[in-house]
Formats: sequence, C-alpha cells, structure tokens
Amino acid sequence: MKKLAFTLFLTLYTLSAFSQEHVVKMLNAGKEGMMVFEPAVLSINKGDTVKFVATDLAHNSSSVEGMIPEGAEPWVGAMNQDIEVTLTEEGVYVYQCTPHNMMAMVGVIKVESSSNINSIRAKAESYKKTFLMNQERLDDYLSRI
Ligand SMILES: [Cu+2]
Repeated sequence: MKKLAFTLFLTLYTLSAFSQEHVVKMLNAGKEGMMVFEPAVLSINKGDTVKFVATDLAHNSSSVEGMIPEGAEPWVGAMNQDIEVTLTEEGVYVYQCTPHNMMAMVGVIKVESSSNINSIRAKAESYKKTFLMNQERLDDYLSRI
C-alpha cells in the first residue's frame, strides 16, 4: 500500500511537472529597472511553454540569433502582441525586445540544462556591445542560471 501511494505520488508529480506554462511580462519599468522582462531569468522543463505578455506597449520578444540551443526553433513576436513559445530543446536561450535591445531589454531561459553556456557566454561578449545602457544586465542574468 505504501508502495502504491508512492507510485501515485510520483505519477501525480510527473503529471504536474509536465508542460507548464510560464508567464513573462514585457514592462516599461519593473523591479529590476526600466525596459525589462519579468521574470527575466527562468528555469523550466523541456516542453514547457513561455507566454510573453504585452503588459506594457511597444515591446516584443524575439530569440537572439546564435544564442539558442542547436536545433531549437527561433521566434519573433510581433510588437504589442502576446506570444507563446514551447521550448523543446535543452539548453540556454537568450531573447530580446527588438526596439529596446540597446537598453539591454533581454531575458534568459534555461531548459533543464546549461550545456551550451560556454557558447552563449562567448556570443554574449559581442552581443552586449550593442547595449548602450545596462551593459552588465545580461552577465548578471546568465550568472543566475
Ligand atoms: Cu521593449
């Protein structure tokens, strides 16, 4: 009976961990500053969905070229629109708001593993040169995953 209860617990736990939806707000001002995704750092499971919500206007969410895992599907959200992406490849993803890239409006998602972190960090060196402010933001986010 104990074993059955444990099996049941595992089954329910697995089901509840399966395909969760995470919400990320696109904001003019958040807890961590101006022009931010909130939360900007997410750690999720493979197959989970991230919904970017246009809470404030004039933002989008777009994966950054060369800063997602190999084989992962890039995304480009339209301005002022919510967009949902399902992340099916393990690894670290970096995304940005296209009009506010210069203000380092970026975010980081880790899907189960950070196996591609060295490649992401290497690309971050050139990518963050496009930031005119908040230059430390991406490094800070990457240090949290
Ligand atoms: Cu923006």
